[in-house]
Amino acid sequence: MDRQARVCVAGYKGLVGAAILRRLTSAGFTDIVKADRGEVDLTDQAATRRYFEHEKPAYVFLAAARVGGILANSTYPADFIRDNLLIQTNVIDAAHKTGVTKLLFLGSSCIYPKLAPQPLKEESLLTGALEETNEWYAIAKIAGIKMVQAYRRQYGFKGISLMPTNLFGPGDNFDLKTAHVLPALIRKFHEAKRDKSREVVVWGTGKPRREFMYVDDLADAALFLMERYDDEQFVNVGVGRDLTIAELAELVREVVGFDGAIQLDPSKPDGTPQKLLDLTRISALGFTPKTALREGIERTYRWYVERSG
Ligand code: GFB
Repeated sequence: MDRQARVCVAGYKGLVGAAILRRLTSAGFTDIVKADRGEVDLTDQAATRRYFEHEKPAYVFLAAARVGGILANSTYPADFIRDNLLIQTNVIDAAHKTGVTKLLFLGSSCIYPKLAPQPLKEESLLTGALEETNEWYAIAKIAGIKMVQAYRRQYGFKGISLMPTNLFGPGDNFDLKTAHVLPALIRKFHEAKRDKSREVVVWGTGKPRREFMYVDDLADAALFLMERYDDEQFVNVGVGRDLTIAELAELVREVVGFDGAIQLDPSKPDGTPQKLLDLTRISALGFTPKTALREGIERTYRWYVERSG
């Protein structure tokens, strides 16, 4: 990619979009156009088309999406399916119609069937029923993958899709009602330490297994794939290791330095029993993530403390 080419980051204020922006800047890109709610409403088809006609980006990182943790997904199913379908349909179509050279779409590991064999291979897509708490979001993301593939087949549009595992890092959402587990635990342990509480409540049985990737590593993978990969098959991106939620809670407790107890609340949903991605495909392309889980949590915690005081 020419470092002078115009690159659009859709959703640049979100966890992923902000990391992609940092990565592009450090890689020397000088003409970056940023699209978020302040610039254009990507759920509005006409506005999205006008934005693309006006800005004419050559490359698009489509990181704009409505995202959230297990509770947000099950509380707002309509918002999750509608907003994601609208945003991705409008952006992919506008990109094609305005001559974008290449687009990268971001999916999620929740697209795989709830009980698919682990680690999750790309070939497991659409082989079984989805996890109930987030099937609305997953259906939208699957539609996005298929749309990118269809536009390649019918129009020769150069779209690629990346399926990230659970992500975390600076810029994450720490609102306990909508957050994913990692930022939620950072906040809970931090506040428990500050308030000298005796315990922290962790949702579910603690048994589900999740894989976590530091968001700057995902941004590295996004640029890596944009520059070196051009195929219909989407690509998993993760770290290749998972741990239980109980183990994660223990790790966050140590990083934050809270010395009270961990109380599990099994009345809250567990979600998918395990989500560990198979990385054969991206490893063969030559990509390896850099950041160890503890180091990523330490960096995120430092960011959170600086921000929240
Ligand atoms: O990160 P999370 O909300 O989403 O939850 P998923 C992961 C696990 O952590 C679940 C448990 O078993 C939760 O019950 N957990 C424990 C907590 N304590 C907490 C807490 O305080 N907050 C939260 N949020 N969870 C999401 C999907 O699934 O993953 C999305 O809903 C998306 O669609 C995302 O795919 C990556 O990993 O279960």
